[in-house]
Amino acid sequence: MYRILVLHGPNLNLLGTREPQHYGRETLAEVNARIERAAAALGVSVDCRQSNHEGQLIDWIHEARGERDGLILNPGAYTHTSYAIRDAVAAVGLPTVEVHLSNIHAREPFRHVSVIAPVALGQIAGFGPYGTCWRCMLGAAPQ
Ligand code: CA2
Repeated sequence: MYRILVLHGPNLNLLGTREPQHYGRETLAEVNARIERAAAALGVSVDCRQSNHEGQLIDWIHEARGERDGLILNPGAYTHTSYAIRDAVAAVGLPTVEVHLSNIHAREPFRHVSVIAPVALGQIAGFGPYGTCWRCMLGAAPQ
């Protein structure tokens, strides 16, 4: 069974409380429940964690080496600034998908740059909490 680590970065613990126009109305617990349902349907194990601290996120990425098969990462605003998280992702060499709730390319110019993207397999942005759900990306009803 594939073992995936899902990391949510700074301020994502506030989901569902403010800025629904960017981040939707679901709480982080609801987003994690959605991820866990999708993982169960795929026969994949997931471990979802959130931190507001760059060093904590880096420690979890390091610990994933040899313990996980892949990483799904929403680095929050560290996306745009953190060479340290980028180096950690590159160092562990795990296949990593960068995910954003909002379409960072349609927002302020500073959000258009991701320092993580060059070391990720790819990026999913703008599908809100449905970023892990291929049926939703194709326009089907949310699961
Ligand atoms: O769209 C995303 O997922 C982001 O990674 C979210 C980050 C932002 O800095 C990135 O540019 C794009 C911010 C997360 C803040 O989350 C909040 C949730 C509710 C209320 C306030 C902030």
